[in-house]
Amino acid sequence: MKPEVVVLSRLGPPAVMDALEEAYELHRLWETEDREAALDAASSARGLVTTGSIGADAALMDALPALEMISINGVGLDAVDLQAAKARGIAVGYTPGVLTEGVADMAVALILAASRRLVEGDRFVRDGTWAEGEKLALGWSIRGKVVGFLGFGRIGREISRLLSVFDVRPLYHEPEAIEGVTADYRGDLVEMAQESDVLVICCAGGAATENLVNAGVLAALGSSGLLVNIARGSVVHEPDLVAALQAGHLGGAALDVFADEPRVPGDLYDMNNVILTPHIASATTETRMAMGQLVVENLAAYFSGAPLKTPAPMIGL
Ligand code: 8YV
Repeated sequence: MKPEVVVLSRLGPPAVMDALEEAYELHRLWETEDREAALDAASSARGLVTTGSIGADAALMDALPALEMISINGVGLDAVDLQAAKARGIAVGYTPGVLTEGVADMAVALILAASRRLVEGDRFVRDGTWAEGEKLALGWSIRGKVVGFLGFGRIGREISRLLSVFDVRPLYHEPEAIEGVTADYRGDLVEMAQESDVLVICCAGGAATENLVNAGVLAALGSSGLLVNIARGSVVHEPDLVAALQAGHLGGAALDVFADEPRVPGDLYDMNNVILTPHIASATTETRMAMGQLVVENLAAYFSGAPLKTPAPMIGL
């Protein structure tokens, strides 16, 4: 008999769902209206597939008494209660490495889109303003600018590498300086924001980074500064962000992630200096295929008694 696996959200390319379907008896939770009844029906499920953004809390694990393995389609671990998983002896796999490039590409796209007013320009053409003889305001060039990275792991470093062709000067903020990294370290986030033209958030979410980007950081980034977030909405204090944009204390923002997805602060909708995208930094066919493959491989490893290909780090728990 195939092991039962709960899947919380449809995973990207059909081939990934097909591979899951072939190997497991799936409980497709996103298809059901009555989540509680669906979880009751999944009481013998041994596997759970979730995403980086949905995660899995202790209550969900409690609702699945036979759960032995969680396979996350994502690199972020902040939404998964690893402590609860560890206490229950539940194995956890995730998908590091394979989305680095896709997410980094998106960060660069957002920087260029914001600095060159691409989204605003598109609206300008479509709503007839251009045809009326108006001129779109000038954009600005990323070339030679200072880009501060909040978080300088795999993704931050890849964004920095891509931006090197624009001769940007990278700075980074982390709790500790990283050995062997050529970008300049700044131990003080406000200081780094002050020096930066663009602040890119690419750190992990969770308690350690919650609301790190607050009014002080945004004011330091300044009235011509750009905030880019492809990491987690929780890193930004959203009311402070809205206030900074309304007051003109911040130049603009390009945001792919939000504190309470899919809800986005309504005040941002009318701001032309803000780009809003629906958490799609890893959403290319290529990247989601690679992520989905790892999700499937981690499950297969677990159910064949082999070590997970990419186990979530459980250090310090
Ligand atoms: C996606 C992510 O939201 O990797 C992560 O942590 O947030 C993203 O890649 C998602 O997990 C894809 O299903």
